[in-house]
Amino acid sequence: MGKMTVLSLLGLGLAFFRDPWSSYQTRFNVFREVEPVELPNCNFVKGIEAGSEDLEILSNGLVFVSSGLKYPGLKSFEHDKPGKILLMDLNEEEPTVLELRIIGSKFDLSSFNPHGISTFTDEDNTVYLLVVNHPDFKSTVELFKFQEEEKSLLHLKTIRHKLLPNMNDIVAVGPEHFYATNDHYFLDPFLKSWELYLGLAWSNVVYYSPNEVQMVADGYDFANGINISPDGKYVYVAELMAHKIHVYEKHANWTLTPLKHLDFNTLVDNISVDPVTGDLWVGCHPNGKKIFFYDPKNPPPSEELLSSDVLGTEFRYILLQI
Ligand SMILES: *[C@@H]1O[C@H](CO)[C@@H](O)[C@H](O)[C@H]1NC(C)=O
Ligand SMILES: *[C@@H]1O[C@H](CO)[C@@H](O)[C@H](O)[C@H]1NC(C)=O
Ligand SMILES: [Ca+2]
Ligand SMILES: [Ca+2]
Repeated sequence: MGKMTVLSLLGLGLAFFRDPWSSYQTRFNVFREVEPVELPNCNFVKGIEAGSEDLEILSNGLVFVSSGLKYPGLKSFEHDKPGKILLMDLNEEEPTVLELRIIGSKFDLSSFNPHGISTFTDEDNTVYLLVVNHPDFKSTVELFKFQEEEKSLLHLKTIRHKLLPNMNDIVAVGPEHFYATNDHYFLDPFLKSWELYLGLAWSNVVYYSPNEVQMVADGYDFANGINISPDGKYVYVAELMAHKIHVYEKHANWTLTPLKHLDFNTLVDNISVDPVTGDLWVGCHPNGKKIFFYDPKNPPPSEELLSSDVLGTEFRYILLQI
């Protein structure tokens, strides 16, 4: 890329954003400090030391965890090993994790770099696991069939599309049908970092199906976690750098209409939805600077939000843990 382009971009940024430095501080929430708290009902689960990027809980208590993400600008804990999908059973007294074997001749295990995940269970109870993958920092969705007896994932296909350049998370609405967030607009790593620094808010949400792909929402300052209400009527999108969760009404033609947004004082990431109450559980980063500028002596904190009555007027949230 030419230097002129860089300079024009920088100029553009400075012209549009009166004070990029102070907006950067707000967006990264750089001043938020949190004190560690005692977590009496929490147990450390061994075997996920390379990080758990996303998780998905099935109604029978089985849990899929994607682990070992390598993402530009973020600390990687196992940079010389491929990522993996782990399985846990919450029905066990002290759940342990087991790495799922991946089967399928066309799948390249050595470049597996799993990010957001989602599941879809069809009428005959087949469980499909959809995984955002970044082989060589590209973006694909890998479609697997879960084989519970064999504790394995059968690779069925790889999905790529030009509207899915920078996927972060997905929510499946069919075996090969999903909404995905793109967390950046640009593909080039250098332009990506400017996009993030300046807060261009050009990231988006795309609906994908084998016959139809369309962008359904955009203008996010880093679209991150995405999920759907238990009745399938509402879609939730976490906008990381704006500290917001957007609520959309989903239509039969898969388009989304914005209903409202919820504001928080933390960088919102992955969203889980309680299948019974519809409450949102949100994994968050109180201080974004500590995430993007990792310091082992002062590691980034994280926290969990529980938001209830998201659709109604009694919306409230509590910070569960720090
Ligand atoms: C949510 O995402 C963040 C980073 O994107 C990760 O650090 C965290 O472990 C994730 N949490 C879960 C429960 O998936
Ligand atoms: C999709 O459905 C909604 C609600 O019925 C409607 O308002 C919108 O115009 C439709 N969009 C397209 C592209 O068909
Ligand atoms: Ca997910
Ligand atoms: Ca995420």
